[in-house]
Amino acid sequence: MSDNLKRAAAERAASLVSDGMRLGLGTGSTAAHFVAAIGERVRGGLKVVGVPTSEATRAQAEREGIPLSTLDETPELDLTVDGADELDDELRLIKGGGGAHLREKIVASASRRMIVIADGSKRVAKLGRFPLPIEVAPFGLKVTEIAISKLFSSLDLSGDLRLRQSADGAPFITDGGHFILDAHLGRIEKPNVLASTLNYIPGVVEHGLFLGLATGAILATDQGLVELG
Ligand code: ABF
Repeated sequence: MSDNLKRAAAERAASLVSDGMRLGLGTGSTAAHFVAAIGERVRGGLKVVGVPTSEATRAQAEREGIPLSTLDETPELDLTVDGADELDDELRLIKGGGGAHLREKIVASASRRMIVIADGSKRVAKLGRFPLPIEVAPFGLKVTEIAISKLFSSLDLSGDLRLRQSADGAPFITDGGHFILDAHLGRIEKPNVLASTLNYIPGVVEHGLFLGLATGAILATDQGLVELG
């Protein structure tokens, strides 16, 4: 059922795409439906170019026959369509459950519009139930962890920081060659303060709070599509 909802949101987003658009292609199971829908339209004659947000999405888009570019060749995009792990009514997001949020954020920031596609269960009153992914440099991991924990204390946030692991028990490695610390905070009262202060910690490469980036959302629920923004 949830997969049908994801597909419904993705197909609605794909219907907003027109000839000539430069697209950011998101990552995750919902974005994969969008990439598939765009692939089908490309094979039917749609002319677009896509910038993938992960190696997994690049591989899928290549299989689909979507013409691809890079941000260096195409630094301004018309529309990015991507999934999310949580979103609130102000279109603030937590992303990075799939470990791709560094590229996802760079691509979203290069786009005039970013539309989030998700099933309705991702909508929350307050961000933070989903653990916040923080991508960090492997070098000096302990020092970065201590600095993040101190920051949390100073902001009255409590919760574990856990190094993300792959299925084989080794640290999960992102496309950029970094580790991910997942911060189990429960709720984030002031996402703006947390987002800006995290960015000051040396060793933090990028965190999964996306603030002021999404311009719209398409949420699929059992009652139908809900569009925000
Ligand atoms: C990407 O995929 C991520 O930023 C987010 O972590 C995840 C959402 O995945 P799914 O669509 O599979 O729930 O968008």
